Amino acid sequence: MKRISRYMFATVLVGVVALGAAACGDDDDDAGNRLNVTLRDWAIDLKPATVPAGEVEIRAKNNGSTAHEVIVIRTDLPADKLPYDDAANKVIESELDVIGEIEQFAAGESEEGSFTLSAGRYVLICNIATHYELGMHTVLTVQ
Ligand SMILES: [Cu+2]
Repeated sequence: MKRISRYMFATVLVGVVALGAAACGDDDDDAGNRLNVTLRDWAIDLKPATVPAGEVEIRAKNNGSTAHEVIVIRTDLPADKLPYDDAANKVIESELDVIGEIEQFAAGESEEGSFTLSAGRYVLICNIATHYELGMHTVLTVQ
């Protein structure tokens, strides 16, 4: 009985050590910062709102009732004052420094994207027609 217990303890110990090593490996792969983005009708929430410069992994969750997207723009303009096309009801991306995007995805889904961000001020928007003016924009600080 005692012998079995000792064996089981050793097995559990090996398991824990293996898990620990795997967790460390994951951290190394990420080599950076995670930013959780929650999309709603009609807002974008960030957690945290400030991340260190470098490789930033954005994990976006669509908690809205329709498709949304995340566009990362480097700009010092106020989040709600980006150049806007009133006819198309969209921000004019060609007039801005667009770093990258997570293309639109369905309500209830999650998507990820990796972006290399240098220190500065960014605005994240959803630029599906009308979504920006309805409130889907927010500031991200990278330092
Ligand atoms: Cu949207």
